[in-house]
Amino acid sequence: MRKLDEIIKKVKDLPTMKLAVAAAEDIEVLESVFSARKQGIVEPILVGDLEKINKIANDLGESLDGICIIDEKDYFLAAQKSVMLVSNGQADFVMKGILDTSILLKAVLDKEYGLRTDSLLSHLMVYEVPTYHKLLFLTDGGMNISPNLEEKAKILKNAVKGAKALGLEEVKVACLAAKEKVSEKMVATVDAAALEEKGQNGEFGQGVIVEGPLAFDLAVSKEAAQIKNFKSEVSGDVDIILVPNIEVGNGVGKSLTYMANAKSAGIIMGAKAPVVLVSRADDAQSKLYSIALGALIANYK
Ligand code: COD
Repeated sequence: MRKLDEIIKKVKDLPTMKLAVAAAEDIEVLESVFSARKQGIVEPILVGDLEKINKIANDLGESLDGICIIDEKDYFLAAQKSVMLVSNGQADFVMKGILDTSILLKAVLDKEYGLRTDSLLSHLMVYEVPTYHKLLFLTDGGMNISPNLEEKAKILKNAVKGAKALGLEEVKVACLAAKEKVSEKMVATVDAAALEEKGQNGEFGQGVIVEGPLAFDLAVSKEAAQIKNFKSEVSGDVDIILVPNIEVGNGVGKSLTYMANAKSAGIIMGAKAPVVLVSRADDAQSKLYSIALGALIANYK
Protein backbone atom coordinates (compact mmCIF):
# COMPACT_ATOMS: atom_id res chain seq x y z
CA MET A 1 0.00 0.00 0.00
CA ARG A 2 1.16 3.50 -0.83
CA LYS A 3 -1.73 5.67 0.36
CA LEU A 4 -3.81 5.82 3.53
CA ASP A 5 -6.90 6.13 1.30
CA GLU A 6 -6.27 2.50 0.36
CA ILE A 7 -6.99 1.53 3.99
CA ILE A 8 -10.37 3.24 3.71
CA LYS A 9 -11.04 1.48 0.42
CA LYS A 10 -10.12 -1.90 1.90
CA VAL A 11 -12.13 -1.50 5.10
CA LYS A 12 -15.29 -0.42 3.26
CA ASP A 13 -15.61 -3.97 1.90
CA LEU A 14 -15.44 -5.49 5.40
CA PRO A 15 -18.25 -5.81 7.98
CA THR A 16 -19.13 -2.55 9.77
CA MET A 17 -17.53 -2.38 13.23
CA LYS A 18 -19.07 -0.84 16.36
CA LEU A 19 -16.93 2.03 17.66
CA ALA A 20 -17.22 3.45 21.21
CA VAL A 21 -16.03 7.08 21.28
CA ALA A 22 -14.84 8.32 24.69
CA ALA A 23 -15.68 12.01 25.27
CA ALA A 24 -17.00 12.48 21.75
CA GLU A 25 -17.84 16.19 22.16
CA ASP A 26 -15.26 17.55 19.72
CA ILE A 27 -15.95 18.89 16.25
CA GLU A 28 -13.12 17.08 14.43
CA VAL A 29 -13.70 13.82 16.27
CA LEU A 30 -17.40 13.92 15.36
CA GLU A 31 -16.69 14.99 11.78
CA SER A 32 -14.41 11.96 11.31
CA VAL A 33 -16.88 9.61 13.03
CA PHE A 34 -19.80 10.84 10.88
CA SER A 35 -17.68 10.39 7.77
CA ALA A 36 -16.69 6.84 8.80
CA ARG A 37 -20.36 6.06 9.49
CA LYS A 38 -21.49 7.35 6.09
CA GLN A 39 -18.89 5.15 4.40
CA GLY A 40 -20.15 2.09 6.29
CA ILE A 41 -16.87 1.70 8.21
CA VAL A 42 -18.31 2.07 11.73
CA GLU A 43 -21.54 2.21 13.70
CA PRO A 44 -20.62 4.66 16.48
CA ILE A 45 -21.67 4.73 20.12
CA LEU A 46 -20.99 8.24 21.38
CA VAL A 47 -20.12 8.56 25.07
CA GLY A 48 -19.93 12.18 26.21
CA ASP A 49 -21.68 15.46 26.92
CA LEU A 50 -25.03 15.10 25.14
CA GLU A 51 -25.72 18.82 24.99
CA LYS A 52 -22.35 19.56 23.36
CA ILE A 53 -22.65 16.57 21.00
CA ASN A 54 -26.09 17.83 19.89
CA LYS A 55 -24.75 21.32 19.27
CA ILE A 56 -21.72 20.12 17.27
CA ALA A 57 -23.90 17.79 15.17
CA ASN A 58 -26.23 20.71 14.51
CA ASP A 59 -23.32 22.99 13.52
CA LEU A 60 -22.04 20.27 11.15
CA GLY A 61 -25.54 19.81 9.70
CA GLU A 62 -25.47 16.13 10.71
CA SER A 63 -28.35 14.09 12.12
CA LEU A 64 -27.89 11.98 15.23
CA ASP A 65 -30.88 9.80 14.31
CA GLY A 66 -30.14 6.14 14.89
CA ILE A 67 -26.88 6.85 16.75
CA CYS A 68 -26.61 5.51 20.31
CA ILE A 69 -25.47 8.26 22.72
CA ILE A 70 -24.55 7.78 26.37
CA ASP A 71 -24.72 11.11 28.19
CA GLU A 72 -21.60 11.41 30.37
CA LYS A 73 -19.86 14.71 31.12
CA ASP A 74 -17.09 13.32 33.33
CA TYR A 75 -13.99 12.34 31.30
CA PHE A 76 -12.94 9.49 33.64
CA LEU A 77 -16.42 7.97 33.52
CA ALA A 78 -16.66 8.51 29.76
CA ALA A 79 -13.38 6.59 29.34
CA GLN A 80 -14.54 3.87 31.72
CA LYS A 81 -17.94 3.47 30.02
CA SER A 82 -16.43 3.40 26.53
CA VAL A 83 -13.89 0.75 27.49
CA MET A 84 -16.62 -1.29 29.21
CA LEU A 85 -18.68 -1.23 26.01
CA VAL A 86 -15.79 -3.07 24.37
CA SER A 87 -15.05 -5.45 27.26
CA ASN A 88 -18.71 -6.53 27.47
CA GLY A 89 -18.94 -7.04 23.71
CA GLN A 90 -21.25 -4.13 22.80
CA ALA A 91 -18.52 -2.40 20.79
CA ASP A 92 -15.62 -3.73 18.69
CA PHE A 93 -13.09 -0.99 19.39
CA VAL A 94 -12.65 2.31 21.17
CA MET A 95 -11.56 5.82 20.19
CA LYS A 96 -10.17 8.72 22.18
CA GLY A 97 -12.27 11.87 21.91
CA ILE A 98 -11.47 15.18 23.59
CA LEU A 99 -10.07 13.71 26.83
CA ASP A 100 -6.41 13.28 27.83
CA THR A 101 -4.62 10.22 26.41
CA SER A 102 -3.58 9.05 29.89
CA ILE A 103 -7.23 8.98 31.08
CA LEU A 104 -8.20 6.60 28.29
CA LEU A 105 -5.02 4.49 28.61
CA LYS A 106 -5.56 4.05 32.35
CA ALA A 107 -9.13 2.83 31.67
CA VAL A 108 -7.82 0.47 28.98
CA LEU A 109 -5.24 -0.88 31.47
CA ASP A 110 -7.75 -1.26 34.34
CA LYS A 111 -7.44 -4.73 35.85
CA GLU A 112 -11.22 -5.20 36.32
CA TYR A 113 -12.94 -3.88 33.25
CA GLY A 114 -10.01 -2.93 30.98
CA LEU A 115 -8.75 -4.51 27.78
CA ARG A 116 -5.46 -5.99 28.98
CA THR A 117 -4.07 -9.17 27.47
CA ASP A 118 -0.85 -11.11 28.05
CA SER A 119 0.91 -8.96 25.49
CA LEU A 120 2.21 -5.45 25.94
CA LEU A 121 0.12 -2.54 24.73
CA SER A 122 2.01 -0.36 22.26
CA HIS A 123 1.48 2.57 19.95
CA LEU A 124 1.70 2.07 16.20
CA MET A 125 1.65 4.85 13.62
CA VAL A 126 1.29 4.47 9.86
CA TYR A 127 2.68 7.27 7.68
CA GLU A 128 2.05 8.17 4.08
CA VAL A 129 5.24 10.07 3.30
CA PRO A 130 5.29 11.84 -0.10
CA THR A 131 8.97 10.93 -0.60
CA TYR A 132 8.62 7.23 0.28
CA HIS A 133 7.24 4.55 -2.02
CA LYS A 134 5.00 2.77 0.48
CA LEU A 135 3.24 3.19 3.81
CA LEU A 136 5.70 3.33 6.70
CA PHE A 137 4.92 1.98 10.19
CA LEU A 138 6.60 3.54 13.22
CA THR A 139 6.56 2.13 16.74
CA ASP A 140 6.51 2.97 19.66
CA GLY A 141 6.50 6.75 19.84
CA GLY A 142 3.41 7.07 21.99
CA MET A 143 3.08 4.65 24.87
CA ASN A 144 6.09 2.67 26.12
CA ILE A 145 8.65 5.12 27.41
CA SER A 146 11.92 3.18 27.53
CA PRO A 147 11.27 -0.46 26.63
CA ASN A 148 13.75 -3.24 27.40
CA LEU A 149 14.63 -5.97 24.91
CA GLU A 150 11.68 -8.22 25.82
CA GLU A 151 9.29 -5.30 25.59
CA LYS A 152 10.74 -4.25 22.23
CA ALA A 153 10.11 -7.78 20.94
CA LYS A 154 6.47 -7.51 22.07
CA ILE A 155 6.13 -4.05 20.50
CA LEU A 156 7.49 -5.48 17.25
CA LYS A 157 5.03 -8.41 17.35
CA ASN A 158 2.16 -5.91 17.69
CA ALA A 159 3.47 -3.90 14.74
CA VAL A 160 3.86 -7.00 12.57
CA LYS A 161 0.25 -7.89 13.34
CA GLY A 162 -0.79 -4.39 12.25
CA ALA A 163 1.20 -4.69 9.02
CA LYS A 164 -0.30 -8.11 8.28
CA ALA A 165 -3.80 -6.72 8.90
CA LEU A 166 -3.08 -4.29 6.07
CA GLY A 167 -2.29 -7.26 3.83
CA LEU A 168 1.52 -7.30 3.85
CA GLU A 169 2.89 -10.79 3.30
CA GLU A 170 6.52 -9.82 3.54
CA VAL A 171 7.38 -7.36 6.31
CA LYS A 172 10.75 -5.60 6.40
CA VAL A 173 11.80 -4.21 9.76
CA ALA A 174 14.58 -1.83 10.75
CA CYS A 175 15.50 -1.63 14.44
CA LEU A 176 16.72 1.93 14.72
CA ALA A 177 19.93 3.05 16.38
CA ALA A 178 22.52 5.76 15.80
CA LYS A 179 24.89 3.49 13.89
CA GLU A 180 25.21 0.06 12.28
CA LYS A 181 27.89 -1.38 14.51
CA VAL A 182 27.02 -2.86 17.89
CA SER A 183 28.48 -0.84 20.72
CA GLU A 184 28.10 -1.92 24.33
CA LYS A 185 27.86 1.79 25.20
CA MET A 186 24.68 2.12 23.14
CA VAL A 187 21.96 -0.17 24.41
CA ALA A 188 19.84 0.53 21.30
CA THR A 189 22.50 -1.17 19.13
CA VAL A 190 22.78 -4.19 21.44
CA ASP A 191 19.00 -4.67 21.56
CA ALA A 192 18.64 -4.16 17.81
CA ALA A 193 21.19 -6.91 17.11
CA ALA A 194 19.35 -9.22 19.53
CA LEU A 195 16.06 -8.48 17.75
CA GLU A 196 17.67 -9.30 14.40
CA GLU A 197 18.72 -12.65 15.86
CA LYS A 198 15.20 -13.28 17.19
CA GLY A 199 13.91 -12.52 13.70
CA GLN A 200 16.33 -15.04 12.19
CA ASN A 201 15.03 -17.61 14.68
CA GLY A 202 11.50 -17.02 13.40
CA GLU A 203 10.19 -15.31 16.54
CA PHE A 204 8.21 -12.73 14.58
CA GLY A 205 6.65 -15.16 12.12
CA GLN A 206 7.07 -16.09 8.50
CA GLY A 207 8.04 -13.48 5.94
CA VAL A 208 9.31 -11.03 8.55
CA ILE A 209 12.86 -9.79 7.94
CA VAL A 210 14.33 -7.96 10.89
CA GLU A 211 17.60 -6.03 10.68
CA GLY A 212 19.42 -3.94 13.23
CA PRO A 213 21.09 -1.87 14.33
CA LEU A 214 20.34 0.51 11.46
CA ALA A 215 20.61 4.28 11.40
CA PHE A 216 17.61 6.11 9.88
CA ASP A 217 19.36 6.82 6.53
CA LEU A 218 20.13 3.14 5.98
CA ALA A 219 16.58 2.18 6.88
CA VAL A 220 14.91 4.38 4.27
CA SER A 221 17.57 4.86 1.58
CA LYS A 222 19.11 2.20 -0.65
CA GLU A 223 21.57 4.80 -1.96
CA ALA A 224 22.84 5.51 1.55
CA ALA A 225 23.37 1.78 2.06
CA GLN A 226 25.25 1.52 -1.24
CA ILE A 227 27.48 4.50 -0.45
CA LYS A 228 28.31 3.03 2.95
CA ASN A 229 28.75 -0.40 1.36
CA PHE A 230 26.21 -1.80 3.82
CA LYS A 231 24.72 -5.15 2.80
CA SER A 232 21.06 -5.29 3.67
CA GLU A 233 17.83 -6.98 2.62
CA VAL A 234 15.70 -4.13 3.96
CA SER A 235 17.56 -0.85 3.28
CA GLY A 236 15.41 1.60 1.34
CA ASP A 237 12.39 -0.71 1.46
CA VAL A 238 11.53 -0.86 5.14
CA ASP A 239 7.90 -1.31 6.25
CA ILE A 240 8.35 -0.97 10.01
CA ILE A 241 10.75 1.22 11.93
CA LEU A 242 11.14 0.09 15.54
CA VAL A 243 12.56 2.89 17.65
CA PRO A 244 14.57 2.45 20.86
CA ASN A 245 12.48 4.80 23.01
CA ILE A 246 9.47 7.15 23.02
CA GLU A 247 11.52 10.29 22.35
CA VAL A 248 12.99 8.91 19.12
CA GLY A 249 9.58 7.66 17.99
CA ASN A 250 7.88 10.91 18.79
CA GLY A 251 10.64 12.95 17.11
CA VAL A 252 10.79 10.85 13.94
CA GLY A 253 6.98 10.82 13.66
CA LYS A 254 6.59 14.56 14.16
CA SER A 255 9.44 15.24 11.70
CA LEU A 256 7.60 13.22 9.06
CA THR A 257 4.39 15.15 9.73
CA TYR A 258 5.78 18.67 10.03
CA MET A 259 8.84 18.57 7.77
CA ALA A 260 7.84 16.01 5.13
CA ASN A 261 4.09 16.68 4.88
CA ALA A 262 3.28 13.11 5.85
CA LYS A 263 -0.28 12.01 6.53
CA SER A 264 -0.78 9.53 9.34
CA ALA A 265 -3.00 7.15 11.27
CA GLY A 266 -2.37 5.95 14.81
CA ILE A 267 -3.54 3.14 17.03
CA ILE A 268 -2.77 1.24 20.24
CA MET A 269 -2.12 -2.46 19.60
CA GLY A 270 -1.90 -5.37 22.02
CA ALA A 271 -5.19 -4.81 23.86
CA LYS A 272 -8.28 -7.01 23.41
CA ALA A 273 -9.39 -4.50 20.78
CA PRO A 274 -7.69 -1.65 18.93
CA VAL A 275 -7.65 1.73 20.64
CA VAL A 276 -7.80 4.69 18.24
CA LEU A 277 -5.53 7.29 19.73
CA VAL A 278 -5.71 10.51 17.79
CA SER A 279 -3.89 13.69 18.63
CA ARG A 280 -5.81 16.90 19.19
CA ALA A 281 -3.71 18.48 16.45
CA ASP A 282 -4.90 15.88 13.90
CA ASP A 283 -7.46 17.12 11.40
CA ALA A 284 -10.70 15.23 10.68
CA GLN A 285 -9.15 13.40 7.70
CA SER A 286 -6.26 12.11 9.78
CA LYS A 287 -8.72 11.00 12.48
CA LEU A 288 -10.72 9.21 9.78
CA TYR A 289 -7.58 7.33 8.69
CA SER A 290 -7.02 6.22 12.30
CA ILE A 291 -10.64 5.03 12.59
CA ALA A 292 -10.27 3.07 9.33
CA LEU A 293 -7.02 1.52 10.59
CA GLY A 294 -8.77 0.54 13.85
CA ALA A 295 -11.70 -0.98 11.97
CA LEU A 296 -9.35 -2.95 9.73
CA ILE A 297 -7.44 -4.35 12.72
CA ALA A 298 -10.68 -5.05 14.64
CA ASN A 299 -11.79 -7.05 11.61
CA TYR A 300 -8.48 -8.94 11.45
CA LYS A 301 -8.56 -12.10 13.49
N1 COD B 1 1.05 -2.69 28.31
C1 COD B 1 0.46 -3.48 29.22
N2 COD B 1 0.34 -3.12 30.51
C2 COD B 1 0.89 -1.97 30.90
C3 COD B 1 1.52 -1.08 30.00
C4 COD B 1 1.60 -1.52 28.65
N3 COD B 1 2.20 -0.77 27.72
N4 COD B 1 1.94 0.02 30.68
C5 COD B 1 1.57 -0.18 31.96
N5 COD B 1 0.94 -1.35 32.08
C6 COD B 1 0.38 -1.94 33.30
C7 COD B 1 1.44 -2.15 34.35
O1 COD B 1 1.97 -3.43 34.23
C8 COD B 1 0.67 -1.97 35.63
O2 COD B 1 0.01 -3.16 35.99
C9 COD B 1 -0.39 -0.95 35.28
O3 COD B 1 -0.54 -1.00 33.85
C10 COD B 1 -0.02 0.45 35.70
O4 COD B 1 1.32 0.65 35.27
P1 COD B 1 2.06 2.05 35.43
O5 COD B 1 1.92 2.51 36.84
O6 COD B 1 3.43 2.00 34.82
O7 COD B 1 1.20 2.86 34.44
P2 COD B 1 0.56 4.28 34.51
O8 COD B 1 -0.92 4.11 34.62
O9 COD B 1 1.27 5.21 35.44
O10 COD B 1 0.96 4.76 33.01
C11 COD B 1 0.72 4.01 31.88
C12 COD B 1 0.91 4.98 30.71
C13 COD B 1 0.64 4.29 29.40
C14 COD B 1 -0.10 6.12 30.90
C15 COD B 1 2.41 5.47 30.77
O11 COD B 1 3.25 4.45 30.35
C16 COD B 1 2.62 6.72 29.96
O12 COD B 1 2.35 7.81 30.44
N6 COD B 1 3.15 6.56 28.71
C17 COD B 1 3.46 7.66 27.87
C18 COD B 1 2.22 8.25 27.26
C19 COD B 1 2.52 9.61 26.69
O13 COD B 1 2.64 10.58 27.44
N7 COD B 1 2.68 9.69 25.39
C20 COD B 1 3.13 10.91 24.80
C21 COD B 1 2.72 11.07 23.39
S1 COD B 1 1.01 10.87 23.12
